[in-house]
Amino acid sequence: MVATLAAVVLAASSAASPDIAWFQSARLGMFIHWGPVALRGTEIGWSRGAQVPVEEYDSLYLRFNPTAFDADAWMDLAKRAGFRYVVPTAKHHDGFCLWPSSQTDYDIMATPFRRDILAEISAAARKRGIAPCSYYSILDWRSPDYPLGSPGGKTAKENANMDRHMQVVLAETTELVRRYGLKMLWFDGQWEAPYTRERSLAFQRELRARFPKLVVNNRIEASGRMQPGDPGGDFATPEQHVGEYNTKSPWETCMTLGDQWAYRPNDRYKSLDQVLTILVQTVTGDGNLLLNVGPDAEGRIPPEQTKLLLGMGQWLARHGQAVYGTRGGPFRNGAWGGATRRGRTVFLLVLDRKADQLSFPELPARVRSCRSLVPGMTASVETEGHGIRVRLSGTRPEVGPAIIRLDLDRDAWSLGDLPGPTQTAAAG
Ligand code: JFZ
Repeated sequence: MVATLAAVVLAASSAASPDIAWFQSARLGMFIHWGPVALRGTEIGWSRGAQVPVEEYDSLYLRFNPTAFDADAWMDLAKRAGFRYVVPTAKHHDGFCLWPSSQTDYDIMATPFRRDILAEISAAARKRGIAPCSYYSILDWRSPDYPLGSPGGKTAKENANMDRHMQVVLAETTELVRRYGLKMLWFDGQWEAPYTRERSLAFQRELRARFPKLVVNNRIEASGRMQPGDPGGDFATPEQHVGEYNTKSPWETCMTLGDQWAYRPNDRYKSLDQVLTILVQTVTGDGNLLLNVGPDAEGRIPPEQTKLLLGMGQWLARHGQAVYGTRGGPFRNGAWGGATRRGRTVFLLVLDRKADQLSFPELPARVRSCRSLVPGMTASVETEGHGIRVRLSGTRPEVGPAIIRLDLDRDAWSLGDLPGPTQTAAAG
C-alpha cells in the first residue's frame, strides 16, 4: 500500500511541474520571425507606424500569399541544422495571427493563403522529432483593447479594455497549446505598463493550472514590476548576446543570423565561425541557443540563412555528442572556450586558437583518458597540483573549436562548478 501511495505522489508531483528536462537536453531551437511584414522587409511589429505607416502595415495581410511555403522543407532544414525545437511567431506585437484564432479575424484565414501555418509547422516538426513551440506577444499594438499602440507603444487608445485583452491572451494561448500540442510558449511584450504585476500573476496562475507541464520563458513576468518571491517563468532569455555561465537556473540566448528578426533583403549575416562560437559559448555556459530565421514573403528561408544553418548542422553531425544531452561546465567558460559534461565525460571546446596548453587549477577527479575529437589534432593531460594541464597540438579546424574528450573516474555533474584555465598559451 505504501509503495502505491509513493508512486501516486511521485506521479502527481512530476505531472505538476514544467517539463524543463527536455528543454535543457535539447539545447538548440529554431526561432522563426514571420508574417505579412515580410512583404515590406522591415522589422516585425516595430516598423508599424515607424518605417511603415500603420494603415499600410495593417493592410499587408491582404497581399500575404506565401505560395512557396513548405513546412516539410522548413523542418527538413531544421533537422539537418540540428535544431531540436521550433518557435514560430504565432502572434507578434502587430497582432497578426499565423493560425486561425478564435479571438480575431486578423489572422492567416483572412489572407489569400488561407492555410493554418502553425498547424503545418507543428505537424512537420513533430514528424521529425522536433518539439513544436511558439512565440506569443502579450502586448498587441493593433488591438483596440490593448491600451498602447504604434509606433512602438507610444500612442494611447481611447476605448481600450485590458481585462478583455487578457481574456483574449488566455484564450489564444490556451488554444495554441491544446490545438498544436506545444511543449513551450515563448512569451514577449511584457514590458509595458498595462501588463501589471497583478495581471501577470493571474495569467501565470491560470495558464499553469491548465498546463502544468508546459515550459514558459521569463517574459511571462511583467518585467520590472514583479516582487521577490513571485512565481515566474522557467528560463531566462538573454537577447542578442550570450548569457553568463549559470548552471543553477535554465537560460536560453536568442540570436539573429543577420541584423533583423524578420526578413530583410540583403541583410548582413554572421559567419559560420561566428555562429559556432555563439553556440559553443552558450552551451558551455549551460544555456540553450534559439537561433532565428526570417523567411521572405513567398515563404522561402533566404539562401544565406540556409547556408549558415547547414554549416552548423554539418558541425553538429560530427560533434553533437559534445552538445546534445550535456550540461555546461564543470569549468567556467570564457574567451578560451568552455566545457560541457555528460555522465563521467567532459568535453573541452577550445575557441582560443593560440591556446596549446590549458592549466585548470582544480579537478577533484582522476582523468582516465584524454583524446582530441578533431582530425589533425592530438591532446594529452597531466596532473598539476590540484588540477590538470592539457596540451593540444596539430592543425586547428577551419571553423569551430578544437574539441577534447576527457573521461573521468566519477560523474562530472558531481564536481559542481570549477575555475576555468589560468593559462592558455604555451609557456615561454
Ligand atoms: C523582443 C521583440 O520586441 C523583438 O521583435 C523580437 O521578437 C525579440 C526576440 O524579442 O525584443 C525586444 C523586446 C523589448 C525591447 C527590445 C527588444 N525593449 O523593451 O527595448
